Amino acid sequence: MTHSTDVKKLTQWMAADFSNQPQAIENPPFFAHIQVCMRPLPKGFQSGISLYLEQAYFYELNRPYRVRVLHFIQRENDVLLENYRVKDEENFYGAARDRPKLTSLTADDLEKMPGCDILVEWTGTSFRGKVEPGKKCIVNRKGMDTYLDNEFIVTEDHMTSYDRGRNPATDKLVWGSVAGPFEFDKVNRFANEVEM
Ligand code: CYC
Repeated sequence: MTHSTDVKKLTQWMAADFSNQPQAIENPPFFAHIQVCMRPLPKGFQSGISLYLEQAYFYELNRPYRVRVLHFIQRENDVLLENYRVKDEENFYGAARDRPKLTSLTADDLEKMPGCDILVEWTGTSFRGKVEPGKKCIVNRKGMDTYLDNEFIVTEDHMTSYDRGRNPATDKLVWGSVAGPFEFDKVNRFANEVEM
């Protein structure tokens, strides 16, 4: 990645409301119908560009089960994506689709998730993200520690996402899709809200 505009292109492509509805209709036992909405935070929120993320079942969009802030940092050969939890996240539920509600969010509300930085590279036709190596991004599921094994691909119109949790000792799959990646299309776009 050589152009300083790439972090802008990446965030413009990711700033959208994504749905996997076709996949959920085709393969209901394996894929729940979910939406992932990533909304640009105002310029100056953190250095560079940040997106507020809500991940929810389609039937309860205003009660997301994962809320994060993604902070994008342009580096010489790639983009570093820091992953943050939001304290008292219930206060912000719904803000991904209600931008005025996002203005009360500040950097003090964030808690960085150690080991969960993601490295994003330009492949020539898409962006590909993967968690930093070393099994350091620990996700506790039902009392058991797992490490994140993920990959996502973003193009202008589509996002493919493959998040799984594995047992640190055996590498066995503990959570995540056994039927392949989630395939998301855009149902709304917020590219014009990305400022840098
Ligand atoms: C976990 N997903 C995670 C974690 C990271 C990412 C860092 C571990 C720490 C955390 O809970 O935040 C990161 N995954 C990403 C990023 C993208 C991605 C940056 C690109 C937007 O796909 N996560 C998604 C998918 C969806 C998903 C759209 C379906 C595959 O963004 C699922 N990710 C998912 C789940 C967890 C997770 C269910 C575990 C959360 C938990 O059980 O606490």
